[in-house]
Amino acid sequence: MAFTPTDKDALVVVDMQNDFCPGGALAVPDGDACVPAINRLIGLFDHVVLTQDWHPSGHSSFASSHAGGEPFGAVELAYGTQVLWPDHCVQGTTGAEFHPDLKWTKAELVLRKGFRAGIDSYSAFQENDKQTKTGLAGYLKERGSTRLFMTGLATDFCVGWSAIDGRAEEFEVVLLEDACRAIDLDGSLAAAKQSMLEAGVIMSASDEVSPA
Ligand code: VGL
Ligand code: ZN
Repeated sequence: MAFTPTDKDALVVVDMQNDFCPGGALAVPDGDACVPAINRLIGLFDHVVLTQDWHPSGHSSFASSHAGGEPFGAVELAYGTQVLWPDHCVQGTTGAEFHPDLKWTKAELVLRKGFRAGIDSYSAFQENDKQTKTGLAGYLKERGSTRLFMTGLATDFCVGWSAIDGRAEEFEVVLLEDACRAIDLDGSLAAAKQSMLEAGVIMSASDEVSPA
């Protein structure tokens, strides 16, 4: 399916940060490989929004914050089960900066998330407690965006949860698969794809997007 971006479309670039790229604290396999596709897309969209995972040190999603906690294990928090991660994207660190090759200067909004010590936030729209909103839906709606094109890291966590919540907020949502990479923990990529399809997310590729 071919797409031509209009003023009603927004490109959402999720967590394209050093810590999610090879050499980073929570490296997504081949995470940096989607940068060229995303850079091309940034050139095609009038509206570009970036998200930035932005945790205080000692964040509750870090295994190191829990006695006996192991990275990629899990813990029960007040809002339910939370996967534990290596310390990553700590506010102000190099790991939290955008990948140096990402051409991000055009972005109209950088939305930070995961800054509350006790609540993780995969989705760009709401935190993992499924109650606390980030404000992104209101921002996009007030500015006339109706269709979102999702890219970045990681397909099965922050990109996938954002795509599904974008549908719940009644946006059309297109996932550009080659402009994303997955962590794929215990089948999480297949599960995320299934959930996205059930939510009505359209699966496509960046070469389906071209200028008018
Ligand atoms: C992410 C795990 C922890 C992501 C962020 O960007 O997908 N995953 N924090
Ligand atoms: Zn995180």
